[in-house]
Amino acid sequence: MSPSPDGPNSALLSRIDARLADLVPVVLAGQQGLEAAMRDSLLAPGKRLRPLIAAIVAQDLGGPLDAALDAGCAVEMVHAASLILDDLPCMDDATLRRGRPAIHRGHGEDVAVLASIAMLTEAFAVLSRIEGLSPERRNAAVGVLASAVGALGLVGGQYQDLRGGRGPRSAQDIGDANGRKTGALFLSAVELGAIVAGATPGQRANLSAFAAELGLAFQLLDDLLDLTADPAAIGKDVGRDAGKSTVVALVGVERTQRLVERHIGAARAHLETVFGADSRLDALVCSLALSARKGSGEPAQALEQESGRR
Ligand code: GRG
Repeated sequence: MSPSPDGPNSALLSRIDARLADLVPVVLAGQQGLEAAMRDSLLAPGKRLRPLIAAIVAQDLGGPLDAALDAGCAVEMVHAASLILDDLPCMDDATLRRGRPAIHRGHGEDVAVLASIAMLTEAFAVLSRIEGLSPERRNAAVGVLASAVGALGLVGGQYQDLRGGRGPRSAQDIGDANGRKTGALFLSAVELGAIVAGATPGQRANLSAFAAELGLAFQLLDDLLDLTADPAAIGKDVGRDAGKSTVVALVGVERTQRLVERHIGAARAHLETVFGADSRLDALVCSLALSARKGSGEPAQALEQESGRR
């Protein structure tokens, strides 16, 4: 599921990586161990989807790129913080992340937790000092990210998974948890891009609906990869969902694939109302779904045809 480094977004990806390197929180003298954990987490080779989406939304709405990059990087900092926590022995107990040892494996659980909290808090500081944004827009940005992280967002969704995921759950309950633990950061990336660019309420509504569908599709693709992918190819543990009540466990692989198609189709329809049929985001969504299918050994033909434009 990776945007190609020499693909259409390569220039943006380079800018994102450079900015993330600048935004690693400053540490006290002698605390290089903490800095190393944050660098290993934030700068490891992830797909950078959330900052990419924030930047493309803002640019294609005519907004300022530098501000959008900072907003997107703030989301990526929260994402990195959440991956550290998710991998801990008390949660997913993962060993591998982005092709490298999980942060607690390389730096210890104590430092991993501190690195996560430091990046999480710094993300809000980044939003609070974005240059060229009115105070109202900065406040709105902070509010959007806070809602994505808190008890109704990532934290709430993770709690639903940890406490409810080992017992039977309805498809609706699983979808609700997926929307919070995974969809929330896609939503905040889109909303931050829209805020930076001063999108109209109508554009924001359609973009939010797009992000919600994308988030649901993305978590289902992630669940399929957990079942079928090669850990060396995706750079993280697989089989962590064994015994968990996921949509795949509930309805099987084929029906899950059909649900993915449905969510992707709905996401693209919302996108089209804002950016027309041939947008950069549409191409990104198609390439994501395509590479996820390939990564899970799926026949990619149908989507290849589809992404060759509807
Ligand atoms: C307080 C920040 C914070 C979090 C607390 C631990 C937690 C609650 C939530 C975990 C949420 C989580 C990790 C959901 C999974 C989302 C997901 C599918 C991640 C994989 O995203 P990719 O594929 O990863 O974009 P890369 O590595 O490419 O960035």
